[in-house]
Amino acid sequence: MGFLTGKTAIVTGIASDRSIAYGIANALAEQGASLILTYQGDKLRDRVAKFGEKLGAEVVLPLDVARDEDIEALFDSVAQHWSRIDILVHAIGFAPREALTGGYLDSISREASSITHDISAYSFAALAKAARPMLSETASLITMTYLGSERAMPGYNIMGPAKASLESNMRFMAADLGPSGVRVNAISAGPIKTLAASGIQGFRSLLARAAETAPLKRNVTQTEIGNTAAFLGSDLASGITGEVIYVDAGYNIMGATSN
Ligand code: 0WD
Repeated sequence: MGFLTGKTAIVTGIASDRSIAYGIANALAEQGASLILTYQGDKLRDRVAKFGEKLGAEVVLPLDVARDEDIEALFDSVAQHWSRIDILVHAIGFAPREALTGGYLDSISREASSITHDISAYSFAALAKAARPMLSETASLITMTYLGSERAMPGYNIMGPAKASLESNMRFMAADLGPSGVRVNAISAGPIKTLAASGIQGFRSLLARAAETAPLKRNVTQTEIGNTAAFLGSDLASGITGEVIYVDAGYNIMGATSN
């Protein structure tokens, strides 16, 4: 029996077994949650279905957050089997590759800015809006963010403003849903080598520098993010809402470093 036994969780954003969402799904399952996984597009269906089997997921459903009809269909399908959702994990981010290459102003465009904010920030609120009628009285919504929201990080480019928007969304959602008992938080993860991260120019040296600078002198793992999500999803975190929780080996507290 884990501390999430009896809770039902929707986990979005699994693209591979390196995805942060995979680590989260694994940790939630270990603590006894029932899982509903989503995949983006037919290309990922079989792969995510395989992960679903391994993790004991109840069901695997399609979701492209760029499509309103997908969001609606997801919760229609979920409502056929479950009367309530306890945990919703948003682990989705996207920026066009060219927007993550080169300098900030050279790489930015109206279209890149719009799609990055749409997929990476707005979609969290869109999912919450659609999920709202099904959210349990102690539901917990969790999104994934990065320090690039508050500090200019080389190569992170338009994802920085999009993560700032996501964190602001998270706070407005927490204020809006709080009176009904629902909590909303963000996990700010240190860099982890995933498919999305490999699109960021210079990511490898970012990883090395992060490990050097962080108080714990290493990078974090999907398992550590997953365990934090399990805690935030559980009643153990019943007093926490509207927060950005750093799981980054302490990197964000550092000013200068000594070598
Ligand atoms: O260092 C890192 N990896 C960090 C990631 C540090 C801090 C935060 N994050 C965030 C990311 O920005 C993202 O919000 O964590 C979240 C998960 O990212 P990830 O695990 O690093 O990346 P990945 O394994 O690629 O999963 C992100 C997935 C997509 O993968 P690909 O690589 O195929 O774009 O987000 C999903 C998709 O599966 N996704 C979508 N899902 C539904 N609809 C959409 C969409 N339109 N677009 C992307």
